[in-house]
Amino acid sequence: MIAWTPHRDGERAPVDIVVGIQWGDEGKGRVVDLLARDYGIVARFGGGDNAGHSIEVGETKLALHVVPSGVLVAGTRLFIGGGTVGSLRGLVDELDMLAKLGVDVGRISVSDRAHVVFPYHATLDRLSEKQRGGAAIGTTGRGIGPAYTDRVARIGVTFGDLAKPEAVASKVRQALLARAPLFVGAEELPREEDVVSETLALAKRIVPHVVPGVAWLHEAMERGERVLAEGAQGTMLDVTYGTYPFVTSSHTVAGGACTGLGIGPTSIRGVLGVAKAYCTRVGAGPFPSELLDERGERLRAQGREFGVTTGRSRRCGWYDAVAARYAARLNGLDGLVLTKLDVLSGFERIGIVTGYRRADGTPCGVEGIGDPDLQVDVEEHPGWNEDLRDVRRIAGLPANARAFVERLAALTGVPVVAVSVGPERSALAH
Ligand code: 2SA
Ligand code: MG
Repeated sequence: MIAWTPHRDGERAPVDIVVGIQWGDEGKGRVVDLLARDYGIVARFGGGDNAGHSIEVGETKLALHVVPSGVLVAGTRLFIGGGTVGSLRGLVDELDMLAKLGVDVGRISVSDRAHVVFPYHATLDRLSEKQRGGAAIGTTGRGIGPAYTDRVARIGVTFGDLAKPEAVASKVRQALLARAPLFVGAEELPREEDVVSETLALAKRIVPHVVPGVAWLHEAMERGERVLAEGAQGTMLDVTYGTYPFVTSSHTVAGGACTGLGIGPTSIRGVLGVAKAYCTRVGAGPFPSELLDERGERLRAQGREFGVTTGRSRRCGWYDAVAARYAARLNGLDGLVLTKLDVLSGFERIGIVTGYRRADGTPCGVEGIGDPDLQVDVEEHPGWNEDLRDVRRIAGLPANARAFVERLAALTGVPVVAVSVGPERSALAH
């Protein structure tokens, strides 16, 4: 059970938001899957198939990239909002995979305002990473950055366009013309006819799912349906507030749910953050609490920390309370779900980063992230050896584990409303 008390009452505010407060992979998919039965709609508000949400239900293990995580909950409708970008191939493959599992994919709708990620965006993503050389971001290579770039440059193609073949043809022509200079060094230039014909072929499968997103969502809310907005990636990867430029290209913070779904702030009831009891990051960029020793290795092995989308191994470190406090502010968190506490079992001492310092010893906040000489203050806590898998109440955790959770909550400034203690859906203490 996950129960938390948001500031606002739900009567006129039908939307709750779930966001990751670290660098992604906090376990949002599982939290959304658990909460979904209380909502009519689960909605993705940003990102694209860079995301990798893994959920396990019984024997079924799913890796979702575009479709929201509530898809395995019967009856819940899934909405892919206007703030997202999506590859048509990726979406069709995911629909096929779900249909094969017996899931009713008629429940999945995509906003007409979402933008299409073309294969040439992925080519540009890889070229741009190559050009950056040593400063490469370590993107997922899915073309997310270039697709959002085209959206802002006003040369993107929306899902709403897909029903109009002439619009697709002329917009693709325009985009390729504008982007031609960027393909220097590409092995092959995308051919307009190929892009258009492939797009139109896939569009036949997608168009039945495309809806006028704003009307669709608001009419559902007016009928009394509640909406769970599912974030992708994490707060520290937000395009404005994250560890720029080592970020993704969308708004991953709770505020992104407003623009990404087309709703006003007054529609939002509560914001639930999700964090691991330690910290991981995949890709390049600053990571103050990173452990480059055998403790990091051990977290990776025990936590099975490998990317769901790319298979890359994730960098691991201690819980970073400085970044977490920053995230609590940015998202306006009402509660926190702490995941993977069980992974820490067996560590003799467990750290929490409580402060940052410049090379000369002066304390600093997140503005210091990126300083190559940044030092961190680590508070060490005694570990525990017990297996946590069967614990169902936070009060029933071994004393050291409970003290650790309480300290995390106090340092983050947000109540911990649930703690995951094992990979199964039910392995949750509250
Ligand atoms: P991009 O592809 O332009 O969004 O990459 C920019 C940065 O954002 C990071 N990023 C992610 N970080 C964690 N998890 C993500 N999803 C997958 C997963 C990642 C994977 O669930 O494991 O499989 O590798 C995700 N998506 C983007 C990325 O690493 C760059 O630092
Ligand atoms: Mg992930």
